[in-house]
Amino acid sequence: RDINDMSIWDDAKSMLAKARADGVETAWDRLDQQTPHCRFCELGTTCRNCVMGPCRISAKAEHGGKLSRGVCGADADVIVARNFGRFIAGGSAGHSDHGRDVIEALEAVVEGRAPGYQIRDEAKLRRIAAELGVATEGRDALDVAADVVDACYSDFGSRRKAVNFLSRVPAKRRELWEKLDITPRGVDREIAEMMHRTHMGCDNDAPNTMLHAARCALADGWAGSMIATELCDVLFGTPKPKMSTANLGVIKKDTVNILVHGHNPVVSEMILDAARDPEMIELAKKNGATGITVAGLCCTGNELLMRQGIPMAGNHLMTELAIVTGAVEVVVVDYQCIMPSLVQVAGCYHTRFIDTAAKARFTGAIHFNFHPENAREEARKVVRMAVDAFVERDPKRVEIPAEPVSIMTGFSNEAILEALGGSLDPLLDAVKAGTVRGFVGVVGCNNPKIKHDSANVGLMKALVKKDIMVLATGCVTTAAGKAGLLVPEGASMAGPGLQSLCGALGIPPVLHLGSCVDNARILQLCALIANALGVDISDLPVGASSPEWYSEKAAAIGLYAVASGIYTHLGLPPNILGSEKVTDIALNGLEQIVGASFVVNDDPEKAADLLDARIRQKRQGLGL
Ligand code: BF8
Ligand code: SF4
Repeated sequence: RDINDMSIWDDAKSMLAKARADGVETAWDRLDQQTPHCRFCELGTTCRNCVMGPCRISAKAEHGGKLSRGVCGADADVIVARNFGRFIAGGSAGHSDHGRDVIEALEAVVEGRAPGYQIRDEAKLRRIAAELGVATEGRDALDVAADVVDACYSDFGSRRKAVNFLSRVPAKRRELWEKLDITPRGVDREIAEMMHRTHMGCDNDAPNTMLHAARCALADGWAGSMIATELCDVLFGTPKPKMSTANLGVIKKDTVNILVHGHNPVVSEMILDAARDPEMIELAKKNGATGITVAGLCCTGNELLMRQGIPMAGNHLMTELAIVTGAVEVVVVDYQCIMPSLVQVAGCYHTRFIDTAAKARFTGAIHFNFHPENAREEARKVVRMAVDAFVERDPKRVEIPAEPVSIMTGFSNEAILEALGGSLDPLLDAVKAGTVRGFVGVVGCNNPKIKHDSANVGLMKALVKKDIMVLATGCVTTAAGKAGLLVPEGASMAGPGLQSLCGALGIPPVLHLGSCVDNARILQLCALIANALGVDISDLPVGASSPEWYSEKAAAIGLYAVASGIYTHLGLPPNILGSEKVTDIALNGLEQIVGASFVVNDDPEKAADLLDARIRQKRQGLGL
């Protein structure tokens, strides 16, 4: 494959060329080896749920119509819906188990077992406590936190009533979910029920399975992810606008370089803390470096970027390429979206690959068993290892392909409200006046099937030109940053209305709201706007998109967005096309049921037109 067809970025292309020269295999190489993919799997019509099978469905003439049912009698609709349901359960589990780990960290703080951690935003703790029905008056922060911990844990188990943060959902939406019987109860309950329903001989009605998939995703969005976001703000501080930098140029030739990769800041915050210790910096200088750089990859990078302003080295498809610079001493990971290939790539250089979670081990990695009790000490060992590795760096193999670009970050909902002077009104007025026509959350990943960041950037540019403000999270963030869309000057790429609003407020046309669990911030913002206008979320001039998504988690996000009433574009379809019924529910039927549906289109310009048309229709509905 021609390197020019693989990514839109010069830093990526330089490193792809270096990877070839250094004999390093990348995700693009492996995609070529895997193509063509198994057609049955692509269509979603394989089932491995029991050992009467595995079965595959093809009603095509060449099979004499004989492969239309599995051994148990399940047809394509049932099999596709079951596979999709399990896919959603996987994604919901990822976000939500991350959320649970944050509760455990806060619990350890409450019990005095977590020396590295503290409550950094007590005001937010008290606000959340009030929402959860926890008494705050005259109580010590740790007492309040203890009850918040209990309330959050209670969202995970076998509860029969709705998850706590449903209090944030507009009343109309709650009533709809009640009527459809998809009100999310315990996070673990919905995930377990999804696994149960998809066992052989349970839920054999595709639409019914799809509805539970929606419920499972809602438990992710309004509980698992939301808890992760809110409690991380309590532990590490609620993000405020700040400047930082992005691209591979943030990896410095003369510093010890540590890349944090994964999702949960419970680990990466401690790494950053240790790397900022003057004693460590002194050791780095003794080894010939000028200091220590901690740079981010993927979502844990987004977490530290939002709160601490660390630079971003890259997104999902840049993770291998960052190591190819030859200037990375340590990659330290927690979990999710970490390509196991990174162990091999690290092995081609002097880079130490360190895993930290008992639930996410990598063969060939150096393991540090992080938990709240020992995280501070373990983090110091990791940083020490990076400092020691610096002397092994081979300067002849180092190539840093770019100068970093500036980005603005830190737009939590609290920060957005503060920028607006404490009330949503100025924003609502801008929407009413048509200065900003609407909002689209552009979120998610990279996928080597799509030219790296071409769709992410193409869509964002097309949207802002139409005076649609973009809210970015996850791996889209770095793409937006590299494209110049995360600085106030980026407003020059926007339409006249959005340009004037950005100018007045000194903000970029694309606001960075955080990591993928932070899509919960977008849910909450939509709910706040809907409540302020006295309408449902599905009435708002908003949309969502994941142009280059790849993961189970991204599918769960898409489904909770749709089930919350947000029209959602995907750049490529999930593996459901083998069932007309399931495909039709996703693309059309959901509109009738939950007031929003998916739309799939691989052309970012067309996707922008579709989102624009939706926003126009919703504006008309609101009489704007
Ligand atoms: O949770 S955007 S590639 S890193 S799945 Fe993964 Fe996708 Fe990146 Fe964050 Ni989200
Ligand atoms: Fe085949 Fe049915 Fe078993 Fe699936 S559950 S593998 S379709 S027999």
